[in-house]
Amino acid sequence: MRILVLVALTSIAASAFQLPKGVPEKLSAKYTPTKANTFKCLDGSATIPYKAINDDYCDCKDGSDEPGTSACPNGKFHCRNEGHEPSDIPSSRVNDGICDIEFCCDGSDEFNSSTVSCENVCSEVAQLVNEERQQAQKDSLEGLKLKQEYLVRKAAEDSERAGKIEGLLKEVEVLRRQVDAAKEAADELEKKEEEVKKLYEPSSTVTEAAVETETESYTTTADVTETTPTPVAEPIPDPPELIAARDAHNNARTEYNSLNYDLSNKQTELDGLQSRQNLDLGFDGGLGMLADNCLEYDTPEYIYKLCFFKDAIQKSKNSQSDTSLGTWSKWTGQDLTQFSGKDLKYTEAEFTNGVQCWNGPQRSVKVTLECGSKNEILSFTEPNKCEYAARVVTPGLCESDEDVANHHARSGGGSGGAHESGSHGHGGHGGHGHDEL
Ligand code: MAN
Repeated sequence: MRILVLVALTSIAASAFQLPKGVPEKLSAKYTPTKANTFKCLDGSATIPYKAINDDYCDCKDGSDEPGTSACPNGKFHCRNEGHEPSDIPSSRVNDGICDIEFCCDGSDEFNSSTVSCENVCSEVAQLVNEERQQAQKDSLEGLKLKQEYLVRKAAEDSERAGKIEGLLKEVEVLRRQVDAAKEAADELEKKEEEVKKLYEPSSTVTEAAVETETESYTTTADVTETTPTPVAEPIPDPPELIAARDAHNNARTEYNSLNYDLSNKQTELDGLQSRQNLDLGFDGGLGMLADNCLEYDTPEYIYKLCFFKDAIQKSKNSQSDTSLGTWSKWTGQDLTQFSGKDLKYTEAEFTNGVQCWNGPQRSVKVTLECGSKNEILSFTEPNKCEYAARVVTPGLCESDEDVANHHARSGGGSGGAHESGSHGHGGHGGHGHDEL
């Protein structure tokens, strides 16, 4: 009987205990108050009074004492999202005035917001996500096939390019030596030409005497008749030795210039091939699918052109003018392995330093990328003046189970949960944010 009473009391106590905001059910044991009413940080870094959980002050190094506030930069907030899928978001997004519908469809991330009230839209999100997933799954399978085919081609292209680079490196080396030797020879012959020139240069006294004599005879003859034409000094031909020295120098200089021209062409070709070979093309090189062709997007006023690893252009339909929206900068996606089990580095990119906007910033484009069945710009917008945003799909980001394990393995098993079948859209709706840690 006593035992029964005890069990009943314990269960009353247990049900009275409320898990702090932002803590997943599975961690309830760790977040149960100790007898001394304390909480031990999940990383063991400190033991704090239980009431210090979610007091908007960061006590634990791992942020585990502030799952429901944005006090810890590394804190995690758990959204239960009943009817859909639970998800963790960085605590910094809690009560930040933005409903993180995609990750927190239950609206719990804004439980104490002074500016917004987020409704629970989990059933709608679940339905939408389901439809999207099915489509994404199809696209992903198709994309994956294309990526794999591309990777086979890429391997051949890479090795062909590597061969060319090797050949060019040698050619450039040989040419450089030839150029150096030709320059030395031309400089030497130039000196020789100067020396010969000096030998034949009339001395200054001789010149003055000659001028005087000429002037005298001119004055005398002028007295005789006024119509006598001014005598023109016949150009004295250069001595053959000087001509030969000059020709030799000119020939050597021409040879040097031509070799130098060849060298600079080869060097440019080599630089191009080397930078193409060294592009960061994603985890497995699949993003090379975007490297050699530009993508275009048509709007009523403009045609937008994205040339990955090169530049972005806005072509006006009403004039011939092209406006640079920026040159390729870098991949800018975040490594969210810790949160969603995914390294999203290759799902965002930036083109920067485009043409200066009148009364605004230099133009730039932020691109988001997802797995898709072809390389395509889905949308190109200008959310702020001269700041453009493009959404791109590419087979280059599609991943098989094996790819996922290889590319996102650092989470210690975080990537497996939400995926059931053999291919994945890296990035995009189906790709991140819904996996639990
Ligand atoms: C051009 C285009 C627009 C941009 C304006 C800014 O018309 O580049 O996209 O907003 O300049 O003046």
